Amino acid sequence: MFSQEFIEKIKTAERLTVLTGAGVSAESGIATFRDPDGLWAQFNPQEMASVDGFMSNPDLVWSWYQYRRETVFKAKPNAGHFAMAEIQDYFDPLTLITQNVDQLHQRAGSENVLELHGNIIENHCLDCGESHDDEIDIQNKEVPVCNFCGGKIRPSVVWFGEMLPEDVLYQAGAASEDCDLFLTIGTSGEVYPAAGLPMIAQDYGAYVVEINPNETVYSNRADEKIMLPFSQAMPMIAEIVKKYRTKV
Ligand code: BJW
Ligand code: ZN
Repeated sequence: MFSQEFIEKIKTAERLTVLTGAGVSAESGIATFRDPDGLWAQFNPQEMASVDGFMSNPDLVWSWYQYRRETVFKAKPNAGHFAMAEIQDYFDPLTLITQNVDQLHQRAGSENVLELHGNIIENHCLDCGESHDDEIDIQNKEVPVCNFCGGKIRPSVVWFGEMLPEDVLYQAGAASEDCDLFLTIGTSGEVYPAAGLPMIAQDYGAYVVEINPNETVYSNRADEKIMLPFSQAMPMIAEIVKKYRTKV
């Protein structure tokens, strides 16, 4: 299932960088975006995931995020998330970059996760940027307003057309340039700049492995393609790591 070259890299790589996308949370019951049953089959990304869409219909967008938050709160990390957390002490370093906003990696025990697209748990004011977390009622379907400036409160995710958090993107780029093994897992590779990271890693000499049960735009370019779901592939990797490596 894994090539000898991949197994050798798992045994010996010093620096491991991992990029994850919505597919790693699919087996936790959280919908992906671009699969046939994904969110974008039902909802228009420009209406639901852009500042213009939010300004046109704030209550609609807010209630959609409230609904998705409920799903995230009910979801549990899967075997893949736990296996990922288990191996973090075996590499120096393991850099985990995620496009996901659900924080399931952190709930499984992964530390220092680089959240490229923010998270759905936190909120801030669209106008003044002030954080608003504790006072948000999960049942509230109408967009709340900021008690500092009266602006609309929005989820702290990154929408289309918005810049990614600068420091996070910088660290993700650096970890992609400077790794021996790069895993891209559960992402369609359609959304930039995240989609460029595996290519950066490969250009800088890393062995790039895609883990995804389906073909993606990146499949032909990856050094190796593992057509397994995250919850199966990741425990297999963790098995090899724990057998052949020692904690750093
Ligand atoms: C399994 C599985 C299992 C299933 N196991 N796998 C350069 C070129 C072209 C365009 C651009 C560019 N630079 C910027 C752009 C514009 C835009 C963009 O990329 N557009 C493209 C769609 C064309 N990017 C942006 O706007 C970004 N900002 C930016 O670049 O700022 C600078 C700038 C601004 C303006 C102009 C130019 C530059 C911001 C992107 C923000 C993305 N936001 C979202 C929503 C987050 C909030 C929310 O959750 O509501 O992020 S969109 C959505 O897509 C979400 C995801 O993080 C992201 C990626 O999706 P992902 O994770 O790959 O999921 P899917 O569904 O696509 O794929 C799932 C995969 O899992 C599939 O392959 C399955 O097979 C697999 N799978 N089960 C393993 N069990
Ligand atoms: Zn405000």
